[in-house]
Amino acid sequence: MGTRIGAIPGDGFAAIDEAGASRESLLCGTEDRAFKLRHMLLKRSLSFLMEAHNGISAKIVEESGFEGIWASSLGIATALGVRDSNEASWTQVLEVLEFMSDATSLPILLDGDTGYGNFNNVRRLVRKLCQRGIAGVCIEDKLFPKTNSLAGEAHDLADIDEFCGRIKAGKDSQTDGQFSIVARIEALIAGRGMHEALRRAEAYHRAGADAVLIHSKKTTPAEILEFAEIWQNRCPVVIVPTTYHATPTQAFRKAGISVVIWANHLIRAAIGAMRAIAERIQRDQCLHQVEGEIVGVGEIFRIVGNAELEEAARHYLPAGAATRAIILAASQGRELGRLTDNRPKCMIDVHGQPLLRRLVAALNSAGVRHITVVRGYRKEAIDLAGISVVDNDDYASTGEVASLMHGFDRLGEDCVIVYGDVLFRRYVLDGLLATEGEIIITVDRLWRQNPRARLEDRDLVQSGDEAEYDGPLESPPLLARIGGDLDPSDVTGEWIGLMRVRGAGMVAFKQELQALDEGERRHLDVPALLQRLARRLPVHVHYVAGDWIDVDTIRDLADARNFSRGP
Ligand code: SPV
Ligand code: MG
Repeated sequence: MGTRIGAIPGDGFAAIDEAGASRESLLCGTEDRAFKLRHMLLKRSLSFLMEAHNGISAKIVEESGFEGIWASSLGIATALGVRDSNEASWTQVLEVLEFMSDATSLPILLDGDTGYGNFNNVRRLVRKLCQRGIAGVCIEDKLFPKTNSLAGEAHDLADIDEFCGRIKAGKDSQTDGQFSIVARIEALIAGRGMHEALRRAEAYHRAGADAVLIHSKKTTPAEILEFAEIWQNRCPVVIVPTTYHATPTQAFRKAGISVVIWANHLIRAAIGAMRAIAERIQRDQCLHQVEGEIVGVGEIFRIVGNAELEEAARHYLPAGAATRAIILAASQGRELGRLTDNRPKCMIDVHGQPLLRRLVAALNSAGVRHITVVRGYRKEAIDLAGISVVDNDDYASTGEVASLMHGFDRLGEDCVIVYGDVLFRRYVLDGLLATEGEIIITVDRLWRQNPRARLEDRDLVQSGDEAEYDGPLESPPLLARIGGDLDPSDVTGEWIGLMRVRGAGMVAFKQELQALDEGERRHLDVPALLQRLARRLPVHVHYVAGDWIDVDTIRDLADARNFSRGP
């Protein structure tokens, strides 16, 4: 067993001051969570533990600035949908704890109920907790299976000597010298009076408890303060002011309390918030009203660290991951009216997901993971995980090539370039990635069946050998002309806003971009750039037959919603 700080052999405990603590932390390493909890118990100033009941609530406690976590038996049982009466087994609790411990760097004090049995159960529990990096356990002097202290009146207390055996067995079993055992006194809960509470405190202190938790369910702090007054900090005192919540915290400081536990406030808050939203969605049968009131999924991705996973995937995944993507998503999409008041059109919801997320998911599933989005209008609304962003802040007065130039450094050697308002079936992208060539554009040969936009607003294409596209080609057809001014009789398809550039094609593509003069860089669109490239390089055409959509108008949006239902 390692060295214990502030050990309490006799009466009174040697509270450590902040300076002493920092000396200790240099010795023991500030990463040690058990040390941190022990420090909270022993330092002079008041500390707080906040309840958490699973991984996500543990993360929220940490992000909120708390020093430590109370792994509440009530909270964990409730989150599992069972009663706080040892209905969840101790190994099920351990499993939840493991998620919590992985999710946070804070010290965790487990509310270990009675220790789940006798001295032997406590021994095994403490060993398992030390193995999982849990900082301490609180055990209460009741009998297994216990009932929650705030529920009902029947609370049978354990025999004092038997409970002292549980404490001693726990202390003798800890494999981390800094691990703490807090002995919880239920005498006041059971209506056995102050004398009994103090008698038990003394016995547990002498049995080696690192602190005592004196619990009360009164609505005033009178009995807790009386206990503290008589106890005179013979060892650190922990309290749970759930029922005497109106008490100013200063009263606890004055009484010399070491740690206050806010024991169940996140699970209670979660129940209220979940119920309110569920009832509204059930009533409205629509998500519109609640969307602004709940966190976006981007926040979920942030809090659980999706960005780190993306980074790791870039680091560890082999071939296939080399293809990058640039999504041009700087424009507002004015034709969509009020829908783009607060966000660019790529963030408009299509069946519960923004267009852009669908696009990113399609790229990811085809193995394209290095994705850069060029933002412009309402850039702050583009907050997806797993992408990196560059900004064209001059989006209102510049064109597509200007946006592309902002992503110039991200082109790499192999890059898919795609407009941010396009949806397509997965095989369309797979087909593009499988097509030979170094500059390839995806073109819809069923362009006549897409009557939506005016011809001059569409990126119509004429390829050289369209008649042959159907068969297995040695080499895909070449782009001859692209633009809205083609004679319809020459048109062989419509560019869908998706292309790939790689290898020597990428070298030439970058040279072409760099050779543009200032005016061209600002105002050129991508089809005009492709037309220039096609004059000096082979630009291949990958033909598809429908199965894509670009969202420019409200009608397109309705089509996109139907489209996204499909496979
Ligand atoms: C818990 O949070 O589970 C506790 C405190 O044990 S109490 O619910 O007040 O008993
Ligand atoms: Mg409990």
